[in-house]
Amino acid sequence: MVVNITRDGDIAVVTVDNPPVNALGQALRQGLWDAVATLDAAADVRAVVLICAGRTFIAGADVTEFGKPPVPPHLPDLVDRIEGAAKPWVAAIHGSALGGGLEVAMGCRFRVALESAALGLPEVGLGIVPGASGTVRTPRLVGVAAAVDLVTTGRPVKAERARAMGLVDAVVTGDLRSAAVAFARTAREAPLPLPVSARPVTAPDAVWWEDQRVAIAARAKGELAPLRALDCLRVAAERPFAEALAHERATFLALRGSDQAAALRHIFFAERAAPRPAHVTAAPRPLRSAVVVGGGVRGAGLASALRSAGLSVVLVADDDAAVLRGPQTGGPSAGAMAELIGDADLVIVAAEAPVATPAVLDRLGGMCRADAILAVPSGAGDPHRTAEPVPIPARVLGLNLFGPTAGVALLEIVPTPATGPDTLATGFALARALGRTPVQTGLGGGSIGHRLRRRTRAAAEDLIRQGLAPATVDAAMRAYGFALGPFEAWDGSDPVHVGAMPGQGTPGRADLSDADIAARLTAAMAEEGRALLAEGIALRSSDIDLVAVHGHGYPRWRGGPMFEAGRQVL
Ligand code: 3H9
Repeated sequence: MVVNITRDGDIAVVTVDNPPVNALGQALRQGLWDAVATLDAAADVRAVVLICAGRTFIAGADVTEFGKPPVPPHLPDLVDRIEGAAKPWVAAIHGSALGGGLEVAMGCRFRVALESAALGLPEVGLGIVPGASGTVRTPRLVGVAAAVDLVTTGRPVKAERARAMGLVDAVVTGDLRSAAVAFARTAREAPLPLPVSARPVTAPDAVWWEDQRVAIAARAKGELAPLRALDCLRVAAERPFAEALAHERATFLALRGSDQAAALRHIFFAERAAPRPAHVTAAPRPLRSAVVVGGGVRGAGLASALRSAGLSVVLVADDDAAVLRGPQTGGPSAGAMAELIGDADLVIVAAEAPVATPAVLDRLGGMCRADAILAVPSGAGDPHRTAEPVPIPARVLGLNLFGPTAGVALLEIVPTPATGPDTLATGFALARALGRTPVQTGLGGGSIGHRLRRRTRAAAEDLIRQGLAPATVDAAMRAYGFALGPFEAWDGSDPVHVGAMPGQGTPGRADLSDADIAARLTAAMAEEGRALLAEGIALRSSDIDLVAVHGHGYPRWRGGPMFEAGRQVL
């Protein structure tokens, strides 16, 4: 049963149990619909607590239903029904109340949240707007400015902030169920507040809306949903509730079928599938301590991310790591270094050449405990060759850290032919602990990231040879939605083969439009992607899209080169 009803005296407790994240699939919507009828009819029930089993409150609509026709009961109707119930409902929130989950909570008369809970309307991240009154009830609950922030950024807020803005009525600690039942009992002693749909809303003037539009358009860079969400919020602030609800629903349904929403769903599921690939079945090794060797700012960023993940971490500066190349004056002795390294479950070499030479890695490998894992950079070179001289090859893993700072999302995992299954599994566990999306590069050598970059760069240089200026190519790619153009993004690590000097494009080929330029370069990326798959270097085409989106600034709302190429074939 996805919905269970129990009693605590005159308070009914409705428990939702729909693993993994209590998404609002049809069975759950129906279960809640029926619960309202059952409890309305129960004369001795004075209030209802809505709580969830498992790791989270309702995390939203069931995204897997988005490709299919909507089946009743529809979510907006369910939210109305809960709001119109004869007894007041109290949402008891732990984990995340997201999207449709928060909309259901706003249909309740009260919201109580655990201190650790988060609440948000992340729909724009899926290319849609909230579709069950999120744009209409939120401004009535927290005011227009806070609603615009929540809905158009999609960023969740923690419980305490939610209380300060009026999104929840109380933040509690300890046992959520008893706290919510106690809250419901007390709330029944006082007159009930108005249902959210009946609360007044103060509409800002036209200038305010225009300022919002300009700011959001600048952030959105071609993404449709945030601006459409702003339109919905304006209608919600200026028009009656029912009219705004109808406008929101029409916008939601139109966007749900859009290319952007399909692309964003593709990335959503690719990101969730990436951390636990089917072929990685071994148990990961426990990771409690790590040494990060060198890497300057990148190494320091990685060390701090590992610390946040709960490991005890020692960072060895590049200068101190020089002792690995041979005796040095100053800095730690080789003996001290060996002791440090010998203590760690995980040794990550963040340094690149000249620190991370094969000889250095060999020495480092000799210092590692027999059961420790040594992660070496795949860099722009060949990680397999780099890893070969190390004494315990099964414990060596290539890790390609795309700008290893807290804000960067990708970790490329590059097993060598000798990497053991538990070492590989530990690489994925490490990515999960760091909150990064892992992508495995297969046994063929190289790296998805570097191959894509080199190919894009080569295709861009081709355009320069045909007479276009680098700035024109960069601007076209930014217009397409890329964070940076290929020449702006180039960090100097790959050879350049431009025939004409940058900026000296010969006139006559300026007939290529921005769209033509983007089509050429994204097609080149897709072609390289197909080659990577054929060579077994990339294991799944969605991995290539993840690398393009997270490593190369490919617009997320376009879904990546493989997704786009697939759509063209259809
Ligand atoms: C919406 O609500 C629209 C409404 O306004 C209007 C409707 C009319 N649906 O992330 P995890 C799966 S739009 C289906 O690893 P965590 C996920 O694929 C929705 N499945 O867990 C994975 O499956 P598997 C707005 C979903 O603990 C498993 O759950 N809501 C959904 O790291 C575990 O996921 C969102 O955008 C879903 N909505 O994080 C919330 N969500 O085990 C999106 C997850 O088979 N979800 N799955 O690989 C999240 O942000 C995180 O999942 C959450 C938990 C923070 C909840």
